[in-house]
Amino acid sequence: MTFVSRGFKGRRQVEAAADRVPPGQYVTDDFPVLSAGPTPLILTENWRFTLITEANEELTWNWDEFQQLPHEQVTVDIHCVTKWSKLDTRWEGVSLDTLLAGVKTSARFALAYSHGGYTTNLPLADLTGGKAWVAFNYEGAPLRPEHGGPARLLVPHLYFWKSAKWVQGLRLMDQESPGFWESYGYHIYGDPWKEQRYAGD
Ligand SMILES: Nc1nc2c(c(=O)[nH]1)N[C@H]1C(S)=C(S)[C@@H](COP(=O)(O)O)O[C@H]1N2
Ligand SMILES: [Mo]
Repeated sequence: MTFVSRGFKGRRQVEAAADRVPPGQYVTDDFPVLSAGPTPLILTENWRFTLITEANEELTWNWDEFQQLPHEQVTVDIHCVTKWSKLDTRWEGVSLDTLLAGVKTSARFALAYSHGGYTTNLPLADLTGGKAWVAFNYEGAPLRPEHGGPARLLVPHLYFWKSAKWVQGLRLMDQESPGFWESYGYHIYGDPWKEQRYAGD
């Protein structure tokens, strides 16, 4: 006879979840919308994604070309600097490894830029190695405009402000250049496990 108490199983799941929540964060089931400006409505026929290297070489995909790239489905936890975390969010997108394959660069940094002027900086190493995607589906449906649709950056291991909504492209750079929130005093890197919320944390 098996003896499994539901209460025990439930508690184990809560404890497992506690390991997944960085310091100072709480878990929410909502999906709050945080945008510094209005939601742009971008039609997929006008959508482009452009990589600009440090030598000013450009590589651009339109929506159809982008959709022909291999897709990946990922389930990840996301952590907003305003202290909500959301566990097991399901996304579909194109890995930055795929987009950067064959791009000749020795740049160490990237600046993601979006419709509306939002930018955010990241080390290039944080965009490669299966850690970042340009995501276009969320929970099995096209990503809604308020969450960055048609497509946004998804970099779940850093605070969610690094996941630029309505992303238009990446500029690869030899030197790090602070993005929008980073230049307003947010941390240049933003590791939620080290609580790197503000410059100096
Ligand atoms: N283009 C753009 N991307 C953005 C933002 C923004 O204001 N504009 N806000 C960032 C912040 S602070 C967070 S927490 C997340 C919020 O994503 P959500 O609105 O889908 O929850 O998007 C990030 N990406
Ligand atoms: Mo945020």
